[in-house]
Amino acid sequence: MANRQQDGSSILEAEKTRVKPPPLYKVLLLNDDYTPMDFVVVVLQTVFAMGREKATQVMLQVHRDGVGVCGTYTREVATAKVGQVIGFARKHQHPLQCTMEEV
Ligand code: TYC
Repeated sequence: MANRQQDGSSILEAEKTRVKPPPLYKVLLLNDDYTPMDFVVVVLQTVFAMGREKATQVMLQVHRDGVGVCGTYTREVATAKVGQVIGFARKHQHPLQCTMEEV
């Protein structure tokens, strides 16, 4: 192959093996009948850095539709955020559930 490098690879191979962007994951919040609305708004503000208005919109969407997207992140960040939401909810004895799914 043309343009062979000293290590035996080629510029074309280097193009082929260039790192792909990491897969992204949506973090989803699930509705339930018991978690107070105000608590969900605080979770969205603290874990997902939403302003109060945006957090209220997302909370109401989840309340209405059963599920809503909090944000899209790499796997590590999404996993951490799901853990923060569930940990915070457990600490306050609320059944709030959060999950993630590949985009
Ligand atoms: N449905 C809850 C209520 O009526 C509010 C709520 C909203 C709970 C969003 C969870 O992810 C949720 N208190």
